Amino acid sequence: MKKAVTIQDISCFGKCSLTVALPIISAMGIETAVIPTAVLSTHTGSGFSGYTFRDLTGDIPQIASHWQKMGLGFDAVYTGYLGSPAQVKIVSDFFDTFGTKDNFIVVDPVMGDSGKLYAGLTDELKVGMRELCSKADYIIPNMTEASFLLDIPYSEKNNEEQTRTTLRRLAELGCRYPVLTGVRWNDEEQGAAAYDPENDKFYYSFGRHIDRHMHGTGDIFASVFTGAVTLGKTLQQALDLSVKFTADCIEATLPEADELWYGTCFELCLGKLIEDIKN
Ligand code: PXL
Repeated sequence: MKKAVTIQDISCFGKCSLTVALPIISAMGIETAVIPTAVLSTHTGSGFSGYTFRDLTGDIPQIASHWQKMGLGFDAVYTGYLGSPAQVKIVSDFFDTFGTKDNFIVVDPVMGDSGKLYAGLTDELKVGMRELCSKADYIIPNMTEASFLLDIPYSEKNNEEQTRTTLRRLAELGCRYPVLTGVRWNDEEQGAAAYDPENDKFYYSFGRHIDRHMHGTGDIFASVFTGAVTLGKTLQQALDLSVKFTADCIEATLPEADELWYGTCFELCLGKLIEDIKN
């Protein structure tokens, strides 16, 4: 059985990070180990205030050292939200220990959305995330995170040429394949783009744009993408599966008025995902 490990926080309520990655990657038939970086009572997004935050930075090296003694290995290492620059360094050490020539590393440099840093995160994290991206096979920033990584202005909409330039510059951070989410060239469509610098080849996938911000969609996308690559899908197939699943989840959430403000109802679409990965 394929094995992945995902390193990110547990937001106990609010559907993001580990509570999204674990069910999605597991549903794709992949054993999913977890390293929680912090436990929060809710995520830090709009609508929640007064959340608790227990930092688990000190536990990460201990978990890694136990796993190393056991000789554990993973087909994929996938990191998401990291609460502090100190965690970035520890995760970077984890890559050195658990990264091999046969497995791959996915870094989702979770830092913000709609042009803004998430609450509680600092500019120092941007520097750390750049370094982490240099060690990754795949990085999956949204447009906001790409602007932080590259120190360029954020723009919600752009065109194909700008997307290509951004991807080329993301590749210069040192990763093997940059994947950009939240790509919008017009009002009707939204999707993702990827770049293979070795062959100077671009990949795109688009779905219907729904003009509604939903929380956790970046984590949903990155989880499906990681699962798809773990299963041996091509870059184009992984993009298509992730864009389609994310769009399906957004559509499924629209009627769920009680949940719309804090999370995305990915649970309603897992059955479809399991079918889609068979193709
Ligand atoms: O979905 C990204 C994310 C992950 N973890 C925490 C967050 C957020 C976004 O706000 O607050 C704790």
